[in-house]
Amino acid sequence: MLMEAGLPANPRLTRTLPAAKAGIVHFGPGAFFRAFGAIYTNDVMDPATDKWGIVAVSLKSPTARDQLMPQGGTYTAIERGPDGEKTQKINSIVDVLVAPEDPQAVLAQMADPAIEIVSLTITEKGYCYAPATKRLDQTNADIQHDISNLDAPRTAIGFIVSALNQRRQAGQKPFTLLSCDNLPSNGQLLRNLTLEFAKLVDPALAQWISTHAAFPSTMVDRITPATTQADIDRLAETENYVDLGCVVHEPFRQWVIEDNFVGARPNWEEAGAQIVANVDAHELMKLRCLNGTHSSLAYLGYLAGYELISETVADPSFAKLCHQMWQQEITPTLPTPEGEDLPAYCQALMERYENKAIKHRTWQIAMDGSQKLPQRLLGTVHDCLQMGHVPKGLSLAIAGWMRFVGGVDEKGQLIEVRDPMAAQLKHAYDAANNPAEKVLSLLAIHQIFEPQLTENQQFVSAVQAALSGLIHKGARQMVAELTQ
Ligand code: CS2
Repeated sequence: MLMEAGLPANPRLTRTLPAAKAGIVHFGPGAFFRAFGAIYTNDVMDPATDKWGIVAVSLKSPTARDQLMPQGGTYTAIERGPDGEKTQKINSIVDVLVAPEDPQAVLAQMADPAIEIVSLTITEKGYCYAPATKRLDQTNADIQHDISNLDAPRTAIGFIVSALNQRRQAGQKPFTLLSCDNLPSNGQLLRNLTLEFAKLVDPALAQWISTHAAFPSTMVDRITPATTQADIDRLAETENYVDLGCVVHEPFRQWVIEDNFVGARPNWEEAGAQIVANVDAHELMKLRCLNGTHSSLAYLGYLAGYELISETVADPSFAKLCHQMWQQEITPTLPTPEGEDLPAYCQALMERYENKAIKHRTWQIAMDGSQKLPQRLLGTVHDCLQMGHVPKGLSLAIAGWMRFVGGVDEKGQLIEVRDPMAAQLKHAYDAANNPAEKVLSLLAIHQIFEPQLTENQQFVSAVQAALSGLIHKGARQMVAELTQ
């Protein structure tokens, strides 16, 4: 592509600064981590002398290692705002390990006493739990494998328990476990899953982890679309080097971290992180206001034929749907976190969605809905029902997800549904032959929907009416009708 553009061949980006000593192991070196946690650490470190270098671990594919390590771990973060673009070279990642190639190397790194923090951005499904019950999914084949093969794990939870076991046996202190995924009380969730797994292998180990390890919760926020070849080509044009590991992100970032660490940590607050006693209210606000409307726009926008979030909210009825959901359905369920103003927070979200420089695909956000729905949409529905009203916008969004996982769009084209439960979801949708029954068939999946919701007849009827409307009239018409 570079040749087609008539450009001279550019050299590849290389590290120019010495690498810092490793103090953090991070699972999940994808675009979000590179655009977020790695930048906070970069911004507060002196790469030449610091001890907070990050060893990133990929649990599945070698892509991140193959992109980053020929560059010595350095890459470019490209900030795109409505007023232009800024680039920054990030030097905090010092190595990338590919776990399936050499699990022992990962365990040895985690057992090194210099490692104070093990952080995670492994996405919702990486936790191997049942979203509705929040318990470890002991039917998961990788979890079953790890329980009997602790010396060569496959899952993040398996690596954590195995490495903590080694540290306990060596008489060392544990590390802090820092979950940075979009899950409510993510630290508590990781703690529960780690203890549940540890009890299965050694109750005394579970007891030691429970007493000595720390699992701070966090709220993380920065919109980061997947990097495209066009992004790499454009950077090559403007900076005269090829960076296969570059990432694109919006200007906004927010990191709220519970003040609960076993040992030392980087001074992330110097880069603007908020260190607080309790993260839960911040996390609930972000998950319900941002991720809740993001997923709603993703399903309904995709069905309406919009490729990007910025295109979806450029349609006035979709923008109005967001405002209606924030005002009437979402914010009434929320406590106001300290230092926040909910209406101003939502207004700022709309401005972030409108940023045309960020090409965030509705299809990307629509991925893994079975893992996202409970904390993004269903919890809010639950609270609205408790307060005595049926949320029409959220019901339409849930129906949008159902139509999406049915796998055929409004023009009759196949949708590529990426979801660990995709086959089961499609089967549930296809097994019933009218909209009302399709809704019942999907609501019967108890890994996603708690009985309290599915037993509420008013909610069920609202979703049935919405799905019928989506099938017969289409998403644009349904959103327009709801926001008239
Ligand atoms: C998005 C999030 O892909 C998705 O599901 O809703 O990744 C979102 O962009 C981030 O949470 C923003 O902080």
